[in-house]
Amino acid sequence: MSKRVFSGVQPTGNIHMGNYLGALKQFVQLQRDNECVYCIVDLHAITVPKDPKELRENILNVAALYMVVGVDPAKSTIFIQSDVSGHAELAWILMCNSYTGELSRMTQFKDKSRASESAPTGLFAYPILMAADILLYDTDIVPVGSDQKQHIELTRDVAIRVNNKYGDDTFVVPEGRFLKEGARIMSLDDPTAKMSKSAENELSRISLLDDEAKIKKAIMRATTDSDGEIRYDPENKPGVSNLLTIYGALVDTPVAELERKYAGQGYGTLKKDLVEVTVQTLRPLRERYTEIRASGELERILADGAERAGSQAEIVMKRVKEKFGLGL
Ligand code: ATP
Ligand code: LTN
Repeated sequence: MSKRVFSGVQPTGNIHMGNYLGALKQFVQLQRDNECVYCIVDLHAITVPKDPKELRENILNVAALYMVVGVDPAKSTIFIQSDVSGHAELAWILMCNSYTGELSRMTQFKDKSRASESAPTGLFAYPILMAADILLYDTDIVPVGSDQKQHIELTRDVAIRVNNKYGDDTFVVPEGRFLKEGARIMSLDDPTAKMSKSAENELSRISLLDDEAKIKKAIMRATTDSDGEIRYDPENKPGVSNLLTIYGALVDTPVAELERKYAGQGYGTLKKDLVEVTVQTLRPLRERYTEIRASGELERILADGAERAGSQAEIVMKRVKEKFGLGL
C-alpha cells in the first residue's frame, strides 16, 4: 500500500556522500511506490546565521541535486520549507507540548551549542521544527541517516503525547527508515566523526559535485591505520571500514565480498579503486547538475511543489487547530 514519505535536507552547502548514501538514495527508491514529499529545510539552516545570498544559492543547489540523483518532480513533491507557513505555525503548537528536559537531552544540540549561554534558541527548538515538518504531512515514513534517530524518536513521543490528550486521530505517528549500509558515513580525515557539510576541512568529505582531482586527493589522503590489513572492523579500524562502507554502498556490493576481493592487498589499491568507482558515479551527476541549473525550470518546480505541499499542510493544520480549539 502506498505510504506518505517525508524528508528534508538543509541548504547549508554541497550535498556529500553521507547525505547521498544515508538519505537521498532512499528518497529515490521510495518514490516508486509511495507518495513522497521532499523538502529543502531553509528555516533549519538559519539556526546558525547565514549569508542571505549564499542561502538562496544553496537552496537552488539542493533542489537541483535532489533532481540530479533521481528525485522526479512528476512523482514527488519538491519544495522549500519557508514557502509553506504551516511548518513554523505547527512548530509553536508542538513547542507548547514538549519539555525543555527532553530537548536538553538531544545530542545534536549538546554538540552544536557546546553549553554556551549564547547558543541561539532556534538551535534548542530545532528538533521541534523537524517534528512539525514531519507531522504536518501525516507522514508514515521518514528516510534519514542514523544521526537523526534521536530526533525521530522525539517526534514520535510528541505525536503520541498530543494524541493521548487531543485524540488518536490528531497525528499520524511516523517511523524512521535507515539503511543497513550508508546510514552513517564518517569523515575521511577523522573517521570517528560523521561526514558533514559544515566541517571546515574540505578534504573531510566528498561532495556530489567534486571534480576528479578533489575526489582523488580526499580519498588518497583518507586516514587509515598502520596494520595494513583490509578488514571491516569499525571499532578498531574505523578509517578502512568507512572506505569499505562507501565502496560497498556505491556499487551495491556487501562489504564481506569486498573484504574477500581485497584480502592480502594494500590500502593503496583499495583507495585507487574507490577513486575510480566514485569518479564514475559522480561524473554524470555533475553534467546533469549543470544542465538543470541552466534550464531555469527549478523555480517553476519549486513553486508548483510549494502549492501542492501547501494544500496538504492546510488540511492537517485545520484539523490540529480544531482539536486544540484555536482560531475561529
Ligand atoms: P550539517 O553539516 O550542515 O549539519 P549534514 O551534512 O549533517 O549538515 P543534513 O542536511 O543535516 O546534512 O542532513 C541531510 C540528510 O543526510 C539527513 O537525513 C541526515 O541524516 C543525512 N546525513 C547527514 N550526514 C550523514 C552521514 N555522514 N552519513 C549518513 N547520512 C548522513
Ligand atoms: N534535521 C535534519 C533535517 C531535517 C529533516 C526534517 C529530516 C529537517 N526536517 C524532516 C527529515 C524530516 C538533519 O538532517 N539535520
